[in-house]
Amino acid sequence: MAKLAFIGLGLMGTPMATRLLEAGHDVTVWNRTAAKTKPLTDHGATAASTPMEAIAGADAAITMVTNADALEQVVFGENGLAAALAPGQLLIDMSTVGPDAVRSVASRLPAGVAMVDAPVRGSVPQATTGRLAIYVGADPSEFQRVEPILTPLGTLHHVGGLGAGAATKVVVNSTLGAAIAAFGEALALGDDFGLERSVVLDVLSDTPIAGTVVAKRANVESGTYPANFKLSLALKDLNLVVEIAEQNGRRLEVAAASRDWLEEAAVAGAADLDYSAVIPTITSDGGRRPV
Ligand code: NA7
Repeated sequence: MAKLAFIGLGLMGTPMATRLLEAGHDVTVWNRTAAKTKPLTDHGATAASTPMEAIAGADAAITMVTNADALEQVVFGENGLAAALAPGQLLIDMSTVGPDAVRSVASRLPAGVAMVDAPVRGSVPQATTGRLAIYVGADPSEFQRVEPILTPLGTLHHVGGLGAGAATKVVVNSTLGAAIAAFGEALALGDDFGLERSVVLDVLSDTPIAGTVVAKRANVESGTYPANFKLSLALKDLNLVVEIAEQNGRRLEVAAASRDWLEEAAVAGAADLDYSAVIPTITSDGGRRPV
């Protein structure tokens, strides 16, 4: 079993670090908000007071933080991982930050420290039960090193070299934005036809967006959107998609439209709710243009 530093105990990091502990790894945790380490230390983890302290003597550090800025902070900020990472140690980033950020971090690590990107598909239920899809960007030898470490978290897909995991995750989340926006727009259309909501929800459960409809139906019907995957994070991901498309001179119209819906919902106060909270923004009167 490995000795691990786990950095970032948010909605996803907490169940992931818990599973690594339960699998028998020796886990030292650090989180910016220190109180969030308590559930982990209750499970047998050690709490460190800085990322630098957490990596001491470990085989690898796993980072699971909000975005590229947060990753930069925990790696290169004051008392960050880079200050203590030593040859032979490994940095595994599981956040969704995009391939450019991954390559930028990797290029500035101390000599002899390898980096692997391993972002995940799935939210809190999958993280809790070890059923995440993990997209790994790594050289073959690094993949062999991370495989036994990450297997308790889900199914690993070795999708290419450094940055390929991050790129794959951006591709995956472009569909997530499209599906939730399509769901909201289909409901709005059904409302305008005067169709029963429950009937529309039934029929949408047998369409190409069925997975999203089935997963988020309870939220729509109850009008409550507890976060499994925060809307602010979905917006961050769609912004990454749009930025990358712009860099490549590529027209990704559906991604841009779903980004706009998410942004409007965030401005309306839904940033910390589940990303499916974009639906009321789409279906409300605010989603109409004057006719
Ligand atoms: P959460 O629940 O929003 O958690 C984010 C984590 O990142 C949490 O531990 C934060 O610490 C930490 N964070 C955020 N900014 C910083 C900075 N500047 N420095 C250090 N730590 C920071 O997100 P999820 O767990 O749902 O998702 C994590 C990633 O997976 C994300 O990339 C998703 O898109 C996919 P805090 O507790 O706020 O002090």
